[in-house]
Amino acid sequence: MAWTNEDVARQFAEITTLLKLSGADPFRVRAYERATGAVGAATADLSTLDDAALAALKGVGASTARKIREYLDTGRIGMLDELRAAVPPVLIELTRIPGVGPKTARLIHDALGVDSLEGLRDAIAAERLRELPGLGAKTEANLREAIARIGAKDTGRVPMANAIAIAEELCERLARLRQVRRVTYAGSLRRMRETVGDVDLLVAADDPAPVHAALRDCDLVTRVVAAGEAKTSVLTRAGLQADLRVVDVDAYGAALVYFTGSKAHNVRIRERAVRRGLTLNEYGLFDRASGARVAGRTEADVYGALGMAYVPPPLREDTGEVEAAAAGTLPDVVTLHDVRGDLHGHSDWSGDGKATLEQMVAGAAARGHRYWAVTDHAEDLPLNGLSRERMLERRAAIAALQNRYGVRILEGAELNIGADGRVDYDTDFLASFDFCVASVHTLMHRPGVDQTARIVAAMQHPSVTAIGHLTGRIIGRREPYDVDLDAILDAALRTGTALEVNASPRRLDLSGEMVRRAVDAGVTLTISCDAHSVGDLASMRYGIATAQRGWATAADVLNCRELPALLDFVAAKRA
Ligand code: DGT
Ligand code: CA
Ligand code: CA
Ligand code: ZN
Repeated sequence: MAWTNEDVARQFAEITTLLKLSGADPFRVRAYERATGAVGAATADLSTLDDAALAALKGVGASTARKIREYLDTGRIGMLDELRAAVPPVLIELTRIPGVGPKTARLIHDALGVDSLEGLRDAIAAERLRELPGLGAKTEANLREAIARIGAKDTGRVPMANAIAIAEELCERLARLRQVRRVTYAGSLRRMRETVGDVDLLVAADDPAPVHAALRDCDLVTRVVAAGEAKTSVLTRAGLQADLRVVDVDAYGAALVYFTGSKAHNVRIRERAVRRGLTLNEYGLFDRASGARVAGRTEADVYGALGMAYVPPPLREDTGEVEAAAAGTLPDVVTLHDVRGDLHGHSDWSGDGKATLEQMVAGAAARGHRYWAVTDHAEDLPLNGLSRERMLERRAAIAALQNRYGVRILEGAELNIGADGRVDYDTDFLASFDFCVASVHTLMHRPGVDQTARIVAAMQHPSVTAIGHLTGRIIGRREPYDVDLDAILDAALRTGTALEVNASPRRLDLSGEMVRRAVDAGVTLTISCDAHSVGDLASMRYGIATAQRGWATAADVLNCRELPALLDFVAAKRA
């Protein structure tokens, strides 16, 4: 099915459901139900049809034809937006439970006052459903099970860190095929969101069939979910779904824009296309009057022809980037090329590091870093912390390596922020380090005010140059603890302390959203890998993507500065 058709069919299906939920006239409901089927069955691509041809589709009436036209022209259907606003979201949630139709959903909502899945769970536990007309103890039991299954599915999003390796492996396999000209992952993974629902693979090839076949037969694939001409969906060994689309090389850029998303970004740029007399879809950007393709081969061509600056994928979330790219005010966001060094990393001097100091330094040099801070854990950390004596031994080891790899080793430490904000060692000893990052490693469940207060207290210390992984979150495993970001940003400015964007894909802490607030406030950032192995040094790109999501430029990032400027920043706080 053409992608536009798929979009329209999905929207009509949603309209049908919402009409039912709002108790609309059955004839009207029926009209949209029929139109959904008609669009799904249509062989022609709707975006190529004129009004007469649309209305001539069997099952499409005058009113539904107008809605299709509206969608083709504006990228949205006003009626759907209104329905979405009018129908309580819980009704939609309820209809997602197998066995609950619109009628039952309304009954549960209206008669029992259930306004969330949680509420439904409670009502079931209190055996209140069986009192309702048409429902009974059996239905109650079925729903209890169905809800439990939904809960499991909701956590089906996987941390980006768990998806990227399999995505890259699949890309590599596909790239080996003779027919394949270009291959990449798109979707939320390319936007480097912290969790992803699935992997979207996009290939440009002269002949799609062998590419689809190769994915189906790939040994990383455990099950083929759907095999069509335009799209193959598979489950990978990791349990993650991967969708493959194969397009013509002339449409690759347009398809890449489309399948990178986000949906909200796509809607916004499609509106812009319409206003300029153009049509944007996954095949290209077309002149509406002549039908000629204006752009499609590269993403840069597509954005250029829309009169916009190129928008890096992590920014494509409809948070103002479209307007800014059109006005020429999109910031020149930081890239991997801007990075001069890494300010948080570990060696096997502290027990949790997996490589020797020399291996880590060689790894940093191989990445072209001018400096690398070895911030092994300080003494207050149980098990892995280094005593003052051990730190002095390490100092000698650093000196012995200092001129060997062409990368300046910064003698550093990762300090522990104590319950009251105090940090390890004493002030004089701390002043002898080149660079200290301080992080919370204990007492993570304290109330937000206390957590904020102890971090702010640590920021007052002259030798604490940066705060590491501010919220302590581990994506998909540990929730961020509660901090008052405004108060932290305030303190960062006042004390001249930088905030870290921890680039480990398990953390990404600050988050992109927090970065944006830090950048707006004028706070200096660091982007650091917190590497515990040589391989971890490659995580810088995830930190860069997270900083891009927050619209950070190289000027906002301490480790994009040359060594003297970095040392000036450290010294300025100590002075
Ligand atoms: P995910 O997989 O939930 O982490 O998020 P995405 O953004 O990867 O979403 P996905 O996999 O459903 O679709 C990939 C991209 O395809 C999405 O970012 C934009 C585009 N796309 C998907 N469905 C639609 C749609 O209904 N309308 C439009 N305009 N674009 C869509
Ligand atoms: Ca996706
Ligand atoms: Ca997908
Ligand atoms: Zn660390």
